[in-house]
Amino acid sequence: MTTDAYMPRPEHHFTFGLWTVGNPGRDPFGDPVRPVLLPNVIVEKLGALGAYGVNFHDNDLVPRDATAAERDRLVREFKTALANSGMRVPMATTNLFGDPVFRDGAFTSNDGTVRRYALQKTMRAMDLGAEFGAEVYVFWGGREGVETNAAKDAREAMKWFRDALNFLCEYNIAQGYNFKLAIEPKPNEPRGDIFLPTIGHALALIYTLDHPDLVGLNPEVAHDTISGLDFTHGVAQAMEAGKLFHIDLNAQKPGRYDQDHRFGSEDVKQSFFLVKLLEDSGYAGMKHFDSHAYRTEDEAGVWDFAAGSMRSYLIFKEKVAAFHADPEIGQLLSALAERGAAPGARIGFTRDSQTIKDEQFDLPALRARGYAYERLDQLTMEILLGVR
Ligand code: GLT
Ligand code: MN
Ligand code: MN
Repeated sequence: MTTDAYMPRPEHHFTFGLWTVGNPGRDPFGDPVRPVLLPNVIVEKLGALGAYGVNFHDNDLVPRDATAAERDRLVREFKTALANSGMRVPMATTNLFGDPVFRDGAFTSNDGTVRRYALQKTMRAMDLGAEFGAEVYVFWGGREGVETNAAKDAREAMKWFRDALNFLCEYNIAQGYNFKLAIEPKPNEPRGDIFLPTIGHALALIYTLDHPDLVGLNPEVAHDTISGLDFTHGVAQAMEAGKLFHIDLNAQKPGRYDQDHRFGSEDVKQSFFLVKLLEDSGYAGMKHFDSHAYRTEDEAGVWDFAAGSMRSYLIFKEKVAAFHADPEIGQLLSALAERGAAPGARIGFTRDSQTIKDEQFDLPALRARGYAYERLDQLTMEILLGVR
């Protein structure tokens, strides 16, 4: 193993899902290509690679048909594995998409019995997550959607989704759990169209909840990129609203199926600006790699994938430092700051309205002046391309 400045350490807060490194490489066109890795093996190996923790769906750890005794044994063994490797479980989630019962959604299924079963399953998964000390609970509504709008009134579906989140916030409070709930938006796949397709849709719903303070976002690179959106803008908006509770890092080409590739492996420039945003903001939450190794890989390739995800993040982090230390970039940014781009420049109506009404603007000069973004971008690219 390489030992250099890009060695991950627990304080970097890198996490993986049991379902990510444990992904056996099944896809809609082919069977699994790798044996299933046991949770205890995953934890041990990730701990050795420098990760902070692992996250799981209820059924990643405890199979759907496990008896109470089996559940207790699996939980006990997993706790021992965590203790031995110094790994944590900072986030938990529920599988509300695999069981055929959820074919029309969970919280937004047209079948009210399914909606209640989804609540039961989620409460039990919250109990399990709390037992491991998880503090973030993720809601990925992969099956919450439709193929045909003839099937469902999307207004009603929103009400059902809201009811479920309100119910689960009350459960969180009543149990004395410390969960922050994080909605993970996605535009499509596995449903033809999924409700709450973007960060903005989710944010808007949050402010209509009974406990908006408890609910935020878990955005994923791939999910915004599928739709061709600029992921960093969505993350920045969530962050600015105090709603970035968790983040799923991976890589994706626009307009494709959900590729979930190794972080940094597709759009290098976008990855750089994402790391810059996370680092500049002092984001202290978990950086979760929700991705998996190429289907071509054997187990060795899985660990290459895991190590590479963390290593690339740390390389980008070094590039961010180089960006900030670059004197020419510094001059260009200072010039922008002098023009009014410095953080904290605010306008107040009662304070400034008369002044602004009376201000004489030199419009010819304003029209003529450029912003030097070509130079700024070229310098950024030269840092990324390794010649600066
Ligand atoms: C599933 C999905 C991910 C979500 C997981 C959490 S499940 O792997 O593709 O984006 O984050 O439920
Ligand atoms: Mn994904
Ligand atoms: Mn995800």
